[in-house]
Amino acid sequence: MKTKSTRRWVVGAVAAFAALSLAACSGGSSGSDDTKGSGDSGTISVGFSQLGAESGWRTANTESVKAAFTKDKGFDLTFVDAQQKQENQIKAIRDFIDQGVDAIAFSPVVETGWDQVLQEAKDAEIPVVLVDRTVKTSVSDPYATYIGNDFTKEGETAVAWIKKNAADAKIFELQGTLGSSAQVDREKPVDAELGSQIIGKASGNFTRAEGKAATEAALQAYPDMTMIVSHNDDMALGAIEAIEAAGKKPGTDIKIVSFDGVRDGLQALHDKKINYIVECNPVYGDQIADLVKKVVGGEDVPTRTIVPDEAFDQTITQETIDARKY
Ligand code: GYE
Repeated sequence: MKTKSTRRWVVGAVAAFAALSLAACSGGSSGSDDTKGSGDSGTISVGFSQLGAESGWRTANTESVKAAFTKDKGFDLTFVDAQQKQENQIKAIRDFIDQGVDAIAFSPVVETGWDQVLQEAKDAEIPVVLVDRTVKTSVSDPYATYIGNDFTKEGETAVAWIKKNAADAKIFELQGTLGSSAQVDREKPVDAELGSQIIGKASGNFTRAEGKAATEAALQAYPDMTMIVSHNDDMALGAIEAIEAAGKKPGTDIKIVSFDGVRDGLQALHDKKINYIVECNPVYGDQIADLVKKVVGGEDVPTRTIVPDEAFDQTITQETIDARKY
C-alpha cells in the first residue's frame, strides 16, 4: 500500500498548499477545505460500477450497496448501472479514474476483457475492490481484494441434491450470461458430475424474459427433458411460465433446480414449482464498504472474502419466505 499512501501524501500536500494559497489570497477567511476525492475531509469517494439490474438478486445487491455507502457512513458514492454491457462498465471505470476517486468497486459482467482498464486504474494508483464476479486478467496485482459468493460451491450443492433426489434426470441447463464467472463456475461441477445427463444448454442471460424464451425453444428441441438447472431464480420463473404455457407441470413433469433464493423464487419453491434452490446471498454492502475503508486506509485485507450461502428445498416455510427482505 506504499504507492497509495504516496499518492495520498501528494494529493494531501497539494490540497494543503492550495488551501494555504487560498487563505493567503483571501486574508485567511476561508474555513472549510472539502477536497473531494482526497479523503482529507474524512469522506471516501467511491465509484461503483454495477453490472446491471437484470435480476432480483442484482436489485437487492444494489440496494445493499447504496445503503452501505451513504454520506452518514463517510462515503461519497458515484453509482453507475452498466445495463449488462461491458463497454459501459469500462467507460464508467475510466470516468472514475478521471474523477480521481479514492477507490473503485465493480461487479464485472464477464470474466475477460478488463486488462487495459485495470492497468489504467493501477497506473492511477486507485485501488479496485472486485465485487460479486471474478475476472481473468494478465495484469499483475490487478485489484486490492475480492468479495462475493462461492459459485463453484453453489454448483456442487446443486449437484449433490440432484444426485440424491433425481439421479436419472435428463437435464436442460439454463445458463446465465455466457462468460460470467457466475455462469462458468456454477456450470463446472454440473458438467463434471452430470455431463452425460445434460441433453441441452442455452443462455437466458440471467433475465426472466430471456429465460422464458430459451425454455420455450428448449421444450421444442428437447421434448424428453425432465429437469431444468437454471443459473438463477429469474430465469427459473421465466421457465415456469413457458412450461405451464406448454401444458406441463413445473416441479413435477419438469423439475427445476435454481440459484439465488429471492422471495419470488422461494415462493415458487413453496408452491412446488421449483424443487431446490441454492442460495446466493446478495446482502453484503456493509462488508464491501468495510473493505473499501480498509483498503483506502492502507490496512491489510484478505485477498478473498466469501459470503456464506444456504440452500432450500420444498420444506421451506411461509414464515421464512415472508421474512425475506428481497
Ligand atoms: O445469481 C444472478 C445475477 O453474479 C451472483 O447475477 C450474481 C448473479 C445472480 O444476475 O441472479
